[in-house]
Amino acid sequence: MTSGSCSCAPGRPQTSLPTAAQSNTSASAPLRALLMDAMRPIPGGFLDMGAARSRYAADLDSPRRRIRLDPFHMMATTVTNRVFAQFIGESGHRTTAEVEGWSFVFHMALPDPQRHPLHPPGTSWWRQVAGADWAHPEGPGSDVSDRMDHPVVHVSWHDAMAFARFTGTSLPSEAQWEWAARGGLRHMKFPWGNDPTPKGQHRHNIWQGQFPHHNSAEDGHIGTAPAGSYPPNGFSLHNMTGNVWEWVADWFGPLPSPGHPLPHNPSGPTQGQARVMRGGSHLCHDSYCSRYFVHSRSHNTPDSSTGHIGFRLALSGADQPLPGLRAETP
Ligand SMILES: [Cu+2]
Repeated sequence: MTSGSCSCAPGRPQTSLPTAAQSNTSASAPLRALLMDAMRPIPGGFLDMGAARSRYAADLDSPRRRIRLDPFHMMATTVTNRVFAQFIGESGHRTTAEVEGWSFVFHMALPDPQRHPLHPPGTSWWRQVAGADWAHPEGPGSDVSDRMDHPVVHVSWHDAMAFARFTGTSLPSEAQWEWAARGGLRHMKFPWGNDPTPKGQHRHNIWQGQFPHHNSAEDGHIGTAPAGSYPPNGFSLHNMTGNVWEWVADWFGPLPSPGHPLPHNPSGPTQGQARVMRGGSHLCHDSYCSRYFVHSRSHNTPDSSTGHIGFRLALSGADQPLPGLRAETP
């Protein structure tokens, strides 16, 4: 599969209204404390962003270009169902999937995929499921009670932004995300180095077996894994590759132009059609979509939601006094 966008992530046309919370309340002290606990300091530095060569030319992920980043903070894990539930409880935010009344569910997660015949052209493994949302990941009758520490999924870019605004945090820029994912290593493929399975150990949650019908789960997981699974990278961050795609702030487009002076804290194109997602997911497999490297990119419309897209939050500014997180950002 070599088409432009990662076709393992189906999209929703960008027709709906943004569903950011209209609430003016800001996050409670306990919610802010949860997020602050999760933040890890990320040093500044020089990042050689992207790949030496692209596997999927349309991803625009090569060649490498050097950029400069200031220090910031980023969450050790993606936002979990437990934390997202607290956000929903406090903000009253309605997610895009709830407003639209459906989301894309991977066929093997459904007890009876035949009951959900609608799917995007060419990708019959993504079923449009009425009533699927973050709290009902396989539709009505399903819930997240047995996966509170798993990444929240079925969240759109707008939902991630609503969460960030409510808590005075931000979505990381794409450059921040990649720098953080590399964990202090240079020019490596994975957050831990170049060996996909060091000492025979799986270090992230991707697909083993034959996509899309047989997942042997050699890495221990068929669907999502708990957000804190596997050893962290050099910056104490878990699951920067695999598990779930992560929305970042940037519009999709070319990486920052190389040159001097070096791009400093680049934040991507000023406009676009789709937002960038990074890190790959538990559905990525070499045979179909090997976007599970630290340089890999994909993108989707900001209204899209699926069972394999989540997010994590960042705080810009190393000197941000952490306990006093700006909580009243509109
Ligand atoms: Cu993929």
